[in-house]
Amino acid sequence: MDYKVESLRCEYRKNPIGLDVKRPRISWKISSNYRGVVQVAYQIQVAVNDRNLSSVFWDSGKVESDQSVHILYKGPDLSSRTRYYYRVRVWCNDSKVSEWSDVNFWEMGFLDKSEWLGSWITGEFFPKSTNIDSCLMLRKTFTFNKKVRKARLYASALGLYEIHLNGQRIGDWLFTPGWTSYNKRLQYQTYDVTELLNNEVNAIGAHIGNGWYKGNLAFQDQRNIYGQELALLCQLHIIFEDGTEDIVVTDEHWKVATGPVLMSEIYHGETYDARLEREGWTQSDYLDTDWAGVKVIDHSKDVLIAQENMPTRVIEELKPASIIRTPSGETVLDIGQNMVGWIHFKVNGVRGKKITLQHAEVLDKEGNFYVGNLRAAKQTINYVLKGGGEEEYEPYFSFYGFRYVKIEGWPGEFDLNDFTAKVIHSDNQITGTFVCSDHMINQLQQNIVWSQKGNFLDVPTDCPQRDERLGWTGDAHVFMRTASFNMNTALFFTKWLRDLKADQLPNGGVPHVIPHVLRDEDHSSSAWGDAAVIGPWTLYVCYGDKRILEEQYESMKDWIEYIRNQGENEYLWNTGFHFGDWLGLDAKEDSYEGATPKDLIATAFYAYSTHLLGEVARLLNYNGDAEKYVLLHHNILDHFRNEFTTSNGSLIANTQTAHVLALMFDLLQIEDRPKVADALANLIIENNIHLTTGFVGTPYICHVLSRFGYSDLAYKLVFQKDYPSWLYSINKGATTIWEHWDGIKEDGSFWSDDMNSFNHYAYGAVGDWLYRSVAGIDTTISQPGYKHINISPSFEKELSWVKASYESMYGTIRSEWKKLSKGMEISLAIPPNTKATVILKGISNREIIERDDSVIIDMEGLLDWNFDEGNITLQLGSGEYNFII
Ligand code: RAM
Repeated sequence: MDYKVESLRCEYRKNPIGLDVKRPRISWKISSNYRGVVQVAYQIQVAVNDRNLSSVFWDSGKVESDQSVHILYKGPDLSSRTRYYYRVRVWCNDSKVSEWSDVNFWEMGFLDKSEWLGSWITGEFFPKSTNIDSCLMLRKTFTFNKKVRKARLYASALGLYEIHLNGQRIGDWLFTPGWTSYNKRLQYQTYDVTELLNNEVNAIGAHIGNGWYKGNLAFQDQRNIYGQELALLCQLHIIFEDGTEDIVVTDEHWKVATGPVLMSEIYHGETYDARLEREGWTQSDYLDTDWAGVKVIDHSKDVLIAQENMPTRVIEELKPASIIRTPSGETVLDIGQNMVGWIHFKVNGVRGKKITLQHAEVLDKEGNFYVGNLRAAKQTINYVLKGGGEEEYEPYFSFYGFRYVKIEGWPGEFDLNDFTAKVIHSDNQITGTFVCSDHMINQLQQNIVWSQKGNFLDVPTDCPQRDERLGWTGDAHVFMRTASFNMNTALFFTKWLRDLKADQLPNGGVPHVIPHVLRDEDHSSSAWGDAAVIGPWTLYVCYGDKRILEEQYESMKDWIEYIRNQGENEYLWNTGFHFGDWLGLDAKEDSYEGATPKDLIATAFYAYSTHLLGEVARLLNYNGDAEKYVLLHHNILDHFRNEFTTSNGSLIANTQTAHVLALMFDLLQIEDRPKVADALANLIIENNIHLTTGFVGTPYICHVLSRFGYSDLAYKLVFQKDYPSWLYSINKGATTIWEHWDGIKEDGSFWSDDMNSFNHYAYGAVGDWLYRSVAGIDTTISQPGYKHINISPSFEKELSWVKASYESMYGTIRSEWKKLSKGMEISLAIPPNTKATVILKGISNREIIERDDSVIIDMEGLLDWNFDEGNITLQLGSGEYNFII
């Protein structure tokens, strides 16, 4: 057997710098052409600042274990700003040892807040100046004349920052320091700037803007939510060849000015006067005599934490598809894809000429530019040319949700080549692919992915275009599983869940949006607040990450205790404010809240979250709690049944969502479930095989149907093309998921302006069903993170082939099936150090052979099999398999 250890990761990242995790975890993949590879032991070696590992700082020794993800570093305490090189080797089931892996590293940031020597600085004119909409530019020069061995810059801001050294922008990260619950947790970023320093006079310059910190935010048109003053904090450590060190920090010696960015707001766009540019302002020879002084402000450094998630970047560029002249005479660029980011443009014109670019998602019924659904968000660039040749521009601290861009004032002819659409989002690794024989389903999958891109900009937002763009908890947790197929979201959601915990109320209540920027009373709706429990649980299931459960345990428990304390009856939740089955189609006229009783929804989620909490307590060996929450769960179930089912076990609420929740969360007596599933099927059939569900019922409806034997009905629902259905929007030209089933109505008119996003991932949660049911890729909960894989595709008549893959922490899982003129072909990949249970429904043993004609019972990699009730169940070791049926 031959195998290799590769893709080393430390805290999910390849060679991260600036970590502040005191005990990082290491993961790796094993690659092999053999079947049935299982790791039986591993060894990790770590060295300090020594790429060759000639002197080992920590050696795990040979550890007998099949664990290859999240191995805790157990060596001596780590030191700040130090690099640790590491390598791994493994023994597999043939007892041979692999070669050592390539050497990787991680590097620590600050482990102690007292290491921050810099001060928070802002303009001395701030905030009294009338010019406070402008972004600030801060700069300083410094000198040295020794040879640099390495240099690291640590930076953060109150507001958003971009930083430059000697005329060059440092890194390509956008919207730093990211959005967290700033007053409790504020990230800093670490940059390797070794190559950017000159051997004598140097200049550092930072640009800062309002961002989430002090700009317009939330639909109550608030400003200055986190503070009044923009400020910068940075600290540059320069280590010389002779071992000495210089530290350059933000202090009272910096200078400040305003420049060309006269206004920059997340929602509203940017006003940029190129005539006010200060050319060369981040270079050492720039003359800053007219710049003002800075003042040091008092702001906590105790809240600083290292960057926790993957940074936001420009991830792809699109060329606009066309330029349109609308019936009302507007000139509009069509990107061809609803997206999030901005337009980079090149322009040539006279000094002082003003250009306006306004961004929108859709055209109206007549084909005119439409901004009604943006509410107060302006999404507008006002650019004033400096003249004298070609100039280029893209915004700094604002982003737009758009497919169309209306352009006014453009000098001369339009050339599509002058415009590039830049797509920005958190740089989460793409991990999933799903394609099949139906092009509309493929478009649906694409739309889901585009809504994920558009709404994964540092926090999971509901929408990216109107004056909202907030981390709605309900939307985030229903979409999490889908999102985690499409991309690796472990760090993204870990950061966000930490903010959830930070913003949780003292009584355990959970704000509707995280970070919490709404009113004090905006918290704790059922199904939304449950993100506190379902969120960490989902990460545990997808990544086998137990640490997130440990970290969030108190937060989970506080949420359950919050619910328990509501109302008179601790086993029911029938009080308080709830969104209900938001946007359910069975809502009364003029209401957003579906017909399913809110106390039923609330108690259903209460039961489910309590069940999960009991599971988590058991996993973490909190035995007292485990018992307590198992008991609480039983009591809630009893009360749910008393309150919401009839004496013969049917549900009293005749809505699809009520049935979906009761089945999804196992709330009914086992013997009553088939009957209730049948009742759900009937409700759907009576409704002409269409759904009436909203945000709460929709994510689960297909799972429930598939699980209870109505896979054919689930397929039919998903394949519906008329309203209401997933494919209806595709027929209407959607390239992202809509907030409403009928964002654009049959007659081309819009749902009301007040809430009509065309980029809202919540209903995209059906993606999870495509992966888990149609392609059939899932993890076993008892061996989460795909350590044990379940593959159980469902073959229905609507599709002739499916190809899906998922890049797990162990490697690539693949499930592909294809109907042949006679029979079927199935190909699977199971990564090394995992096993899989494969269930092929409706297939008997005599029908299946391996592609090379061998009978499967002799097949290498087959661990066990079972032929039963027309299904084949195979237990497989790792490897690639190709079956013909
Ligand atoms: C809307 C949001 C979000 C939803 C809430 C209840 O404003 O867009 O999607 O969760 O309402």
